[in-house]
Amino acid sequence: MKVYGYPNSRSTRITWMLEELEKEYEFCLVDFNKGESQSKEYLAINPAGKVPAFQDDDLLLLESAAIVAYLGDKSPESGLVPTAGTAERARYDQWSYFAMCELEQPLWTIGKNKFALPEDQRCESIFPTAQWEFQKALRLFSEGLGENSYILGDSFTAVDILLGQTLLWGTAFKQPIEQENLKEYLKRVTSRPALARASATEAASLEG
Ligand SMILES: N[C@@H](CCC(=O)N[C@@H](CS)C(=O)NCC(=O)O)C(=O)O
Repeated sequence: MKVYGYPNSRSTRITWMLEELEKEYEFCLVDFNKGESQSKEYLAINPAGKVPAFQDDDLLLLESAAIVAYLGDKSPESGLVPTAGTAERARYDQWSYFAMCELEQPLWTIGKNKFALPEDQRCESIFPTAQWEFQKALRLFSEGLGENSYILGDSFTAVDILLGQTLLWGTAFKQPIEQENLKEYLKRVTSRPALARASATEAASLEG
């Protein structure tokens, strides 16, 4: 299996998941600083020029949440992604879409308008609205988590990777997280050894 990515980006969701599953994989650095995401070779893999992209034999997959779900479905014994058709899976999907559509989007609006978009496309006046939307999503997330350790209950699942990595981004983007249960959740989820291993593998790719 191959993961095309860049350290501390959405590709970390895939390397983290693979480390949770204790699977072997190759991390292929797509170096944004060298323009590699826009190279002819990489655009043939992902026409959007984004990471992650994921290769498993003949299957080429894009979209981080879909890749994480695929990996969990392939390893049902891990319990990291609940079985399709169950109430548990429906709740998994609900929070997965929440992570992608509600929690991540305002943060990414901030990121895009701070550094990712071409300079002449950036719009600073969007920041207050995006920050307000992110805070609203945090309130919903906090209510959904309640007193549970993880979003689906007592057990860690792959949707905690999507939510946890996005929260981590929130702190990197200096967005306040006021809710005590989310602060504890962030510590709990990001202290997992699998994330440390994934981050080390990604960081090593920049050195070599
Ligand atoms: N919805 C996609 C988003 C992928 C994405 O936007 N990746 C960012 C890095 S975290 C990227 O490659 N951005 C480069 C660009 O926008 O040109 C996913 O979840 O995989």
